[in-house]
Amino acid sequence: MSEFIHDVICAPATPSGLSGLAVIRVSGRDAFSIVDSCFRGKAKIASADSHTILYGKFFVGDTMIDTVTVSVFRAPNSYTGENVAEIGCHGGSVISDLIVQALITAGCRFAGPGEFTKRAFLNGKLDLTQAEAVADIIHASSRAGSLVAARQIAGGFTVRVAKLRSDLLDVCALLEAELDFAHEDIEFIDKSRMLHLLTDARNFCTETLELHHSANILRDGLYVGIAGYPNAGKSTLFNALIGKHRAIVSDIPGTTRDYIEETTHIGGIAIKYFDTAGIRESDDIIEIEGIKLAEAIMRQCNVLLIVNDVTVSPEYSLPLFNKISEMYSGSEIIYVQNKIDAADYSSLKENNDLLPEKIIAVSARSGEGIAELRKLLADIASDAAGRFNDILLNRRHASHLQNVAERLDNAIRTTEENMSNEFIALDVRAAIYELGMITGQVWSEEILNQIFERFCIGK
Ligand SMILES: Nc1nc2c(ncn2[C@@H]2O[C@H](COP(=O)(O)OP(=O)(O)OP(=O)(O)O)[C@@H](O)[C@H]2O)c(=O)[nH]1
Ligand SMILES: [Mg+2]
Repeated sequence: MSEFIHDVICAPATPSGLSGLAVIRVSGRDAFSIVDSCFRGKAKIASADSHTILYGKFFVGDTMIDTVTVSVFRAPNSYTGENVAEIGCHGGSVISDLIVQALITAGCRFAGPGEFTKRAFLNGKLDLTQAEAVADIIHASSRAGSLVAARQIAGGFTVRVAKLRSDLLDVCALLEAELDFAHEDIEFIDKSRMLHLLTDARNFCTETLELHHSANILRDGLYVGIAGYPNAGKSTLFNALIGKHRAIVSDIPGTTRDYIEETTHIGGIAIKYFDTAGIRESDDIIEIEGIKLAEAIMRQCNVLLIVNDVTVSPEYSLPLFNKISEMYSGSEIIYVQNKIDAADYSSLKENNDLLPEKIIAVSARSGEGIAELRKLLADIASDAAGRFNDILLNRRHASHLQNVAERLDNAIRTTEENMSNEFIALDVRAAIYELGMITGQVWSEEILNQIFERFCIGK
């Protein structure tokens, strides 16, 4: 870790492009003296108080390239926990590049993705769940997801994991104390209380794991795939749902070859619609590719709309609906009766118990029923968001929590079977270890690299 301590890193914290201002971040023990070597103002940055802003000129050699402000944060009261200077300059791609180049010449190293946040973690400013939430807030596709990430940065998940960990540490301490006095037959821990603690901990894991699916919706949006036989009106429905003419519509079956995606927002959550190629037996190479793509997309979707052309028959697409329900049982699958403007749908659906329960009738062409379909999707999306408040579970957390749950199951079983404390303690200790992996009390360089490589430069 010593390499980190002496290395001063710098990177633009704002994207390049046309903007009023840009910010370049510099962090490390000698950050101030390095910036001072390029900065001329009324005072030296190295002698400025923490949390003050200096105004001056930035020089590359003898050439003044911009007037800048420098915000000073002294260790440990900064984002990274090190000395941090944030240089505010004019926007555009030229100035900030020149400044970064000058800083590198003066002794900085260009920061890797997420390196500022990685330092914040290594210096104890954030735990891993908070660091991950920083990436989530930057990449948030929706207001709801961003708000949950903000609460996780504030420590929502940290506090709960810490509580769980301290409960389990208590159990472990008692089990181990009892072991020390095993020959004296002293009981430190009431078995039923221990079972109670272990069961509570196990329930916390189960409840939190249930949030995983919803967290993906908050993080990336609700994925809605539109599928069906050729000519069912999928592209027309796609255009109606997104409210613009995006996909080509025609009466020639097999019009959509590729897939098209478009994002809208309902109630603060992103909804990503995918229009796909009609599914049928085909000899056409391009169409076959489109159908394969459609299948790959359907696998990722939370909701699948199976579009049926009622003018053919209300049951026409049932074989496809049944097949898709079987293949993608984890998704919400809705049978959409389309083209009700061109058929007397109310008489067709009478006495038809073959039709699925989740069904909605629309005319993608006239717009009838589209508001109801949007409402249905909004309800599914907000149901996911509503179950959340401060945890945005990701795959890494879920896999560790799953391990915690399994260890606790074992501990509960061995307790119930009145096995020796040693066996119980073994599992409880392993559960504590896994919890430490979630927050970062236990970490390895490899884990950190995996986490921080998805960050952007400058964060
Ligand atoms: N009357 C009526 N016609 C519709 C409706 N929706 C779509 N159509 C027509 O049905 C035909 C096929 O529409 P598309 O949206 O291209 O169908 P698709 O399912 O995307 O077709 P492929 O991409 O070829 O699989 C077009 O002539 C549309 O105008 C509807 O609600 N009512
Ligand atoms: Mg189409």
